[in-house]
Amino acid sequence: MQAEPQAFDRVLSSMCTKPHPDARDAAERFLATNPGDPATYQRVAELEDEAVALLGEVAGLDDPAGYVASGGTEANIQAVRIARERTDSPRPNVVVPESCHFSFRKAADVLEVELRVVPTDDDHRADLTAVRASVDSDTALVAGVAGTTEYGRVDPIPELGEIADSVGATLHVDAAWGGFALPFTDYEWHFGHAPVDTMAIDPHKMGQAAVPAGGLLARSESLLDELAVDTPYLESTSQATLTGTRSGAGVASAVAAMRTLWPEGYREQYARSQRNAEWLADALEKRGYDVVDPTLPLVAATVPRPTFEALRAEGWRLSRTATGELRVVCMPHVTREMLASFVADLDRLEVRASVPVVGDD
Ligand code: 0PR
Repeated sequence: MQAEPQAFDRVLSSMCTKPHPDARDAAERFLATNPGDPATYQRVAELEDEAVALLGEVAGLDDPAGYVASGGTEANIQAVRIARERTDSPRPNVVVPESCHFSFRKAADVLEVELRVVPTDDDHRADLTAVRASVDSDTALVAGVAGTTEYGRVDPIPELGEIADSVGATLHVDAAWGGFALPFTDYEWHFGHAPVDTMAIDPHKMGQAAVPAGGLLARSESLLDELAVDTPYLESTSQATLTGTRSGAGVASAVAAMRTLWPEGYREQYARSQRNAEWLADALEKRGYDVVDPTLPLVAATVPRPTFEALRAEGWRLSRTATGELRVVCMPHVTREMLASFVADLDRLEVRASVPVVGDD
């Protein structure tokens, strides 16, 4: 029997989504191409240039450098690598808020740089005083998150830029998840708003491309050149990516999704997702749960552990924050009907959880 992937109809925890139909078609067509060998697979190499140009438009950068990575993890690792290559320090450190994605831990581990994790403030954003106190002349990189994994928060990027500048460090923005929603908000998060050097921005999350399609952007080609290694037996001369053979499906689907959706399709999707997040936050608040205000389409709320487990047992794919809150990511496949059905299950299961067990006294 042919294996089938699971449906998306109860998936509330994922930062991936159903690819746009155009992205799916393009992924299938380019499945057997390898942008890691651009002199052989020229058509997909051209598409990758277009992907980078389009990502630059989304992120406020003319003449962008970059490539389609395997995901936000690779983009973050590579950003740390660029920063490490740029510094003279024999003991480089990287300053990140505690809200940053765990891929920075991988980066620090692989690249042998010191990771300085600073606290966030009451609104889950990087605490600037703590960042200022953590940087020094050995700081190679300061990172901010534009759309955090747990609460959807946007760090104060221009201020982080000033701090990075004060010690000659590289400024990296992790917009892996938020990058395709933020252009339709008032946040200052991109290359046009601050002296951002590098950015992670993933088409395979809010961008509705097929997995794997992450994005690494750099303000200049010279930053990307920090990553280049010679490739003697390929017709192309150097390679900046971390992986060798890569998915042409990811590249082609990223271009197809952005051609179709940028900017109006993404704008409409953001508005829909944001309304859904606000609706859910409201519904949870009315039921007496503590809710973290959804400033981007991501809702976190304190729900008792047994209720969380009961919802998972009903088939709802949910996850929790480090401090145990229920976390719902309002991705494009998450509809109002899904959320209404989720809330109905929550009501039913919560009632059940509070009914005293017979003979329990
Ligand atoms: N940066 C941020 C802000 C992220 O949220 C993530 C992923 C990454 C970087 C890393 O991206 P890649 O996973 O593409 O390398 N955040 C989600 C997480 O770890 C990823 C995820 C996606 C989890 C889909 C579950 C899932 O079904 O929670």
